[in-house]
Amino acid sequence: MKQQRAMNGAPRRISILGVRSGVGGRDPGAGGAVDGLRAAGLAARLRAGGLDARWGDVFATRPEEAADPTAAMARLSPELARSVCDAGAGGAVPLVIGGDHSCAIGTWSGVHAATRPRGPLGLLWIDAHLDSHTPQTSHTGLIYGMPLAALLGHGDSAFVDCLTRGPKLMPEHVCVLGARSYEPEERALLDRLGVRVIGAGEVARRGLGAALQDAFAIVGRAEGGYGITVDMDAFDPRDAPGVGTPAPGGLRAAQLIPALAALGADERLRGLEIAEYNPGRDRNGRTLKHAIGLARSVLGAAPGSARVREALVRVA
Ligand SMILES: [Mn+2]
Repeated sequence: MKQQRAMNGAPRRISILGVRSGVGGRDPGAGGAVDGLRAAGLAARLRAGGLDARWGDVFATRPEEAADPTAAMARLSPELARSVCDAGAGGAVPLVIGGDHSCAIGTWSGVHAATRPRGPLGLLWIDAHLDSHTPQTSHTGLIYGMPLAALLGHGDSAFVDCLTRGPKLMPEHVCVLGARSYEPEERALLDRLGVRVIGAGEVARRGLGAALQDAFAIVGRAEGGYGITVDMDAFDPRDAPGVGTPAPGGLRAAQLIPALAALGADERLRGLEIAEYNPGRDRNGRTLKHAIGLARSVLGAAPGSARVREALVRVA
């Protein structure tokens, strides 16, 4: 079997961490994603693609915490961040399975801490939404609408100061891809900060290839490497109906997943997060299949990524 080798010749290590929580969203069903993906054999599917992948810690909010989601995520996020940081600092690529997308606060605070000695962290945020509200601008008060703002340093200090004080990302290293459903206030924050938003309409006009080229030029400028967070609702609901907040007009799985397979060769990938898979809303296992396909593709376990790697080696 062909294996993806790290610099030292061993298969690339993937540490899968879980967030069994949906308290940040309107529908708590994303809390079932960890067990759904585990039962579907996520780790084995990554190992079959030549990766050294295994499950690590799973973090959960407690039933009695549901009444105060902010307090719940303020407790959970630094615990997740510490575990993510340990995985990254130990040489593994953390794969975080949400949970609603408020898990991103802990995930990327942890990757930031692990990456900091090398330089700033880039982040590609693939999502139907902008997740860039603050408690002041939010119409709903739901935390899953706030994680990107918090990582950029805006919002509740319980989240902005997760694990370490202050912003974890610089606007010039962040790109949002696939957005199509958001409020003017969060768009105004990203515009004021100078974060590039490549909306679903722009992807449709210019093509996914051109959009991804722009996106990776931005996140790739960060000297510490970059991460990718995927909200499953970025996909069109025809491909990923199993989400809490579907939005029509999304990215097609048959295009995005193979396009991301080229990244399997990228040594600068510092982490991957897959959020908002909601098993109770899935139909015929479609969303589950694409969540696993996405992980295989980005991490370098898909057949396509082996071909891309071989092509790169031949060129080199
Ligand atoms: Mn999101």
